[in-house]
Amino acid sequence: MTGTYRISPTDIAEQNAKALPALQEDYDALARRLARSGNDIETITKAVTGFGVALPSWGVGTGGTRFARFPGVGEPRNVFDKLEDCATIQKLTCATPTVSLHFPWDKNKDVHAMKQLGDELGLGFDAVNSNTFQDQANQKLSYKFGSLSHTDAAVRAQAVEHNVECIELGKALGSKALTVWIADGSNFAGQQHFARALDRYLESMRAIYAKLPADWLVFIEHKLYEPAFYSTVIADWGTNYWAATQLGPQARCLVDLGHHAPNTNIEMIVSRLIQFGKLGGFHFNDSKYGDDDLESGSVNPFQLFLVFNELVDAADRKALDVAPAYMLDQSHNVTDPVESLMASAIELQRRYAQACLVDRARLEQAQVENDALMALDTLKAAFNTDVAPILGMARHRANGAIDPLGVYRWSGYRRHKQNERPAAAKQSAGIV
Ligand code: RM4
Ligand code: MN
Ligand code: MN
Repeated sequence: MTGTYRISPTDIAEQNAKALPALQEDYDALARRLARSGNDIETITKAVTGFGVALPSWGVGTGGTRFARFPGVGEPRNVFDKLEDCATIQKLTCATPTVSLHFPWDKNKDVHAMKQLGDELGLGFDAVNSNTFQDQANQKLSYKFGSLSHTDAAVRAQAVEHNVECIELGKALGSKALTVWIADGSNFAGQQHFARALDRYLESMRAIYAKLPADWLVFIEHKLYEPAFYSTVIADWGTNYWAATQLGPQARCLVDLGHHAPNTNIEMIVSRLIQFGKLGGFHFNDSKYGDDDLESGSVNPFQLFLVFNELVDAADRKALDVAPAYMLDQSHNVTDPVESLMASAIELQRRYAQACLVDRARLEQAQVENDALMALDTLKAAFNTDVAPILGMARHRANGAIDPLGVYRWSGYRRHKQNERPAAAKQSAGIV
């Protein structure tokens, strides 16, 4: 069963009372500064308050690499514990109102109990994720050589069926989207016929698409390599866009920031997908070398800002027909996952707030006049603005913590969970 310790609203209010005078001072000073450049701080604060990113259920457990996993203390043992941790993150940050579940990792016989706990904790359910990149105990056929694009029709059918089951689970939870990431690909030149594999993938996806409720979307996630090292079936945004287009209006492209070659211009991919009406959502994380799944904005905060710059620009131009789904997809190997996820959600809010500050008229003028330096300066002026007081005030007004990390550590939450959740004996490598 789940543990009982929860950080109380009184705890948060008491800690906030100590931090409020300094925050108010900083907020007022920033308000005056922004007013000088024609920005109303309240408009930005309101925008930040409306911003939410989904937590990955798989992110609250300690991650690992293929070499080792070093379990943290008080780790969640099941989906109910995971929801408790997610609710703690939401309570403190007020930036993560939903959770994205991953099946069968989060599979529990009593899906209604999951929904009930979500309701009790005030958590909604974002896209459900299918998993055909691992074999489960008692699974009939293996995904060793692929799933939705497998050469064997029976394996493809099994993978389709799993995705359909995910839709059913999602329906019971109130989700409105399915995210499909496949590990299908090849390790050696010649191993796989590129075109035939993609054809088989599309055929499988058509079967899944046919089962989507009318108000659902399916998000296709591309990734250039890993675990397949020579080729992957949905390697890049071009293939992703093509597949989503073939499937129809309910299929959209999902951009996982870590799924591109180093130095790829991801913000331009975002712009293209918006222009082509196919942007579905994001898996936010950061990386230095590959699919590192590091904390959002921890390696390249400017890139994250530039992604939000495209999103805010598109929203201003009313170029988005559907709001993209914002989700975190991270693996926390050496930190407390609750702390990492709080920091990441706040980091997204920060870059979003800064993107709202971009002087779009000035930027457009610089672009028209080919004034490259002024264009960059316009972006940098926003990026270099310390919006922390806006974020703190938005949290305070929503009854969250002005200093989420401070309150979290002060509460001893992890210590409480250590007692409530005795460590499981099993130690495994890998992401969960
Ligand atoms: C993959 C991909 C998927 C995620 C798994 C755990 O690399 O990013 O979105 O579900 O990892
Ligand atoms: Mn992902
Ligand atoms: Mn990934």
